Amino acid sequence: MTTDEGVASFSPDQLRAMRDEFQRFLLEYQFGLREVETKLGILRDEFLQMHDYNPIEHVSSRVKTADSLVEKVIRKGVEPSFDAIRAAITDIAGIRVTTSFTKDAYRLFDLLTAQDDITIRAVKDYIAEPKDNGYKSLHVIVEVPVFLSTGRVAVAVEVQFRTIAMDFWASLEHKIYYKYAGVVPDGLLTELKDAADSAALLDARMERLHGQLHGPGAGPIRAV
Ligand code: 0O2
Repeated sequence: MTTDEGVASFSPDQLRAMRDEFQRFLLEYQFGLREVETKLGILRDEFLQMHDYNPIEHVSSRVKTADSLVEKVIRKGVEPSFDAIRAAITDIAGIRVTTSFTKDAYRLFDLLTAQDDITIRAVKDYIAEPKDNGYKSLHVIVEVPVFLSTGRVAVAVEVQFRTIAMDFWASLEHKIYYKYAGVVPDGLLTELKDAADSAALLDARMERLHGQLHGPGAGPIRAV
């Protein structure tokens, strides 16, 4: 509703309805996260049980805050409707899976995305093709079905797979980027790129050592 002065005005009931609709919108993403977290938890527990090996070091998840979502809607010029936001913003629900080794990141990606209730919407392989700043991580947007009292909805969840070394680098880079409000001094950018190269060397070395310890094709995450 708009007043004569062009100011939007809402009744308390309308405001409550808008709040409920927004909460319900975000709730679907909470449920989507839960589904994917359960799948990852099952894979981890099965590996531990069957192979005495845990391919997952750490899993963290979050639903975007309302502030961060609104900022992205404005930045991307998305029409402010739930349908348009659902279609355009695919990282409202996000999960980060940290692994010891690069091959575990790919294997977990394969095992998750091969499940027949999972649909892949997009993949960005920044491990094979790191960003110019050195960022490495394997990103996939999946759709997972969530069954509500009103029926089935497909929820988009962004899953990022990365090693501990990649994660260490990314969290430091993120802090630096925010500290300098996106305008990072050139010297620091060069150091960050150097650090990313060192992290990649460490990953390769640790994976080689792991292979020597357990024999070729080792690990836990062998071809099945
Ligand atoms: P947060 O707080 O982690 O959610 P877009 O998501 O549309 O802005 P794009 O290109 O579609 O950008 O997505 P992309 O490349 O898949 O990257 C999305 C997420 O990956 C980011 O989410 C970061 O989490 C991570 N990421 C991508 N590039 C970098 C990078 O250079 N450094 C670090 N540290 N993380 C990166 P958000 O929304 O930016 O942040």
